[in-house]
Amino acid sequence: MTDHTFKPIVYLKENCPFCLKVRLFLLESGLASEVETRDFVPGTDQEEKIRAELSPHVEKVSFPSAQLEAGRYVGESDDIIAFFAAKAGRDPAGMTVYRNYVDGVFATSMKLWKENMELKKAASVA
Ligand SMILES: N[C@@H](CCC(=O)N[C@@H](CS)C(=O)NCC(=O)O)C(=O)O
Repeated sequence: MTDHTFKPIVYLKENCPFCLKVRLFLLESGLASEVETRDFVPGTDQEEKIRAELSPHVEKVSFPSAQLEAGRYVGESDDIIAFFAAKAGRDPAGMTVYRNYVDGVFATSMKLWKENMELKKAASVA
């Protein structure tokens, strides 16, 4: 049975580009106040607590993560956004700041990261 009193929880790591995507979506959609956000700075006790909280529920802890409904944990930024977008009837494609980030800085950083990995791999076998 669905628990209608449950407030969804999102777990966000500071300076994580995937977490910023979720955070921007929640802010621009106006849903931020309907979600409990648990942020942490890497290397802190807060991180240990959050990892301990998540690990029994997921195969591999990653960020962002979310507990969308009581006991329903998800660890993919796009799945988290899709859940909230569907719930609120909002289309992320029409959200200016979110789209600018995803298509701009985020896409560029992913491209550079992949290029960097390929260059490192090529350098190590040369
Ligand atoms: N496909 C994932 C990628 C997320 C990802 O790679 N997050 C990094 C942080 S930026 C992570 O969880 N790294 C492992 C860790 O912190 O334990 C998503 O879009 O949510």
